[in-house]
Amino acid sequence: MAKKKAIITGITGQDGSYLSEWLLSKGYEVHGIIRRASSLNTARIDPYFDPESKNFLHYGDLADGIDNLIFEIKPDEIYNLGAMSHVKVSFDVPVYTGDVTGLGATRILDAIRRGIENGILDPGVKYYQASSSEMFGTTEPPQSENSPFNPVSPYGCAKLYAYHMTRAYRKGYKMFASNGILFNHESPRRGFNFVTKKITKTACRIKLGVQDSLTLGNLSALRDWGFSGDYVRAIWMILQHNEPDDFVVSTGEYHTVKEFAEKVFEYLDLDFGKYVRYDKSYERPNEVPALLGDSSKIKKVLKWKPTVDFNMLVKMMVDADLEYEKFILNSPSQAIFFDAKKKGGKK
Ligand code: NAP
Ligand code: F7E
Repeated sequence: MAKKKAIITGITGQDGSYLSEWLLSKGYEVHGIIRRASSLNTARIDPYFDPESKNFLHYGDLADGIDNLIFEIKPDEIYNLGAMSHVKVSFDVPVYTGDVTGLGATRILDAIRRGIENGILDPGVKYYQASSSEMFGTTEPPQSENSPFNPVSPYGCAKLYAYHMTRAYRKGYKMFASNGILFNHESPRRGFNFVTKKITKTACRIKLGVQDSLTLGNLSALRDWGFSGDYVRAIWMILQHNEPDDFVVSTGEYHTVKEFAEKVFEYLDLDFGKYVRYDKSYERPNEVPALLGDSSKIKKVLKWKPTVDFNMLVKMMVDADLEYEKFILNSPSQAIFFDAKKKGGKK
C-alpha cells in the first residue's frame, strides 16, 4: 500500500517536530514547509530530515506560495500548525498576525477547494486547523466546545477567524476540515519566549550560577498546561476520526504562573522569593485571566487522554534544561546542535 502523505506547516516549531516524529512512526511520507531564515531554524527537526530520509522540506510561507506546493505534493492530510503564535507579540504586529495566523488558513482551505474541484486533489483530503484556547479569552472557565468565544488579543482574533473559516469550508464544500482547540502545551522543545520555558531555562541557569535573577510579568494568570507530545497524538486522532469535527484538547487542571515557577524553583532547591523579579513590560494590553479546558468530548469520542501531568511536565522540562545548560557551559559552540545530536541526527 502507498505511504500516506502529510503536509505540515509550522514543522520547525514545537508541535511540528513532535508531529513529524509521530507521523514518521506511523509510516507517513512527511512534507514540511519551512521559511527561509538568515540563521538555522530546523534544529528541532534535523534528526528526521537528514538527506537519506524519504521526507521532504520545501520553502514556503503562509503568506505566499502554499497553493502550488499542495497541488504538487497531493497530500492525504494537511496539518496547519504554522502561525505567528506569540500572544504578546501579536499586539506589536496585529496586521501581520491576521495575515499569517488568520488568512493563512483560508489560503490553504481555498487551495484544497480548488484542488478538489479541478480534479488535482482527492476529495477525501483532510485538513487540520491548529485552533487555540486563546479564542475563549475572557470566557469563564471551564471552557468546552460549547462555550462562547471572547478573544482579547490580535492572535486570539486571528485564530477565531481561521476556526470559523474551517467550519465554513466544512459545511459549504463538504470538506474534511477539523479544528483542534488546544489549551497551552509545553515540552523541552518549547520556544524560549513562552513563560514555562523561560522559567525552566532561567532557573537552571541560576542553579548553575550563570544568571542571577528571573524577571516575569503577571504571575496570577491561570493556565491549563499539558505536554506537546500528548497533544500531537490528539491532533492526529482528530484527522483519523470518521467525520470532521471540532475538539477541545486539555488536561482539565489549571495552575497560576506563580505556582509553575514555585514548583520549578522547589524542584531545583532554590528560593523563589530570592530570585524572581517583576517587570511591567512583560504584561499584555489585555490579559486572558483563566484558561481551563473541559476535554470530555475527545476523551469520550476518540478515547484520547493525556499521559503527562503538571508535576511530570515541570520535571521533564527542568531535567532537559539542566542537561542542556550544563552541555553548553562545557561546549558553547555546539549548543544549537544539542537536541539533534541526542536524537541521532547527522549534525
Ligand atoms: P511555535 O513553536 O511558535 O511554531 C510556530 C511555527 O509556525 C514555526 O514552525 C514557525 O516557523 C511557523 N511560522 C511562523 N510564521 C510563519 C509563516 N508566515 N509561514 C509559515 N510558517 C510560519 O508554535 P507551537 O507551539 O508549535 O504551536 C503550533 C500551532 O498550534 C500554532 O499555530 C499555535 O498558534 C497553535 N497553538 C499552540 C498552542 C501551544 O500552547 N503551544 C496552543 C494552542 C494552539 P519558524 O520556525 O520559521 O519561526
Ligand atoms: O503566557 C504570563 C502571560 O506566553 C502564559 C501560546 O502557545 O498558549 C500560549 O499563549 C501566561 C500569560 O502563553 C511572562 O501574561 C508572565 O498570562 O506562555 P505564554 P499564552 O499567552 O497563554 C495559547 C493557548 C496559544 O495558542 C499560544 O500560541 O504567562 N506571563 N510573565 C508571561 N508570559 C511570557 N511569555 N513571558 C513572561 O515573562
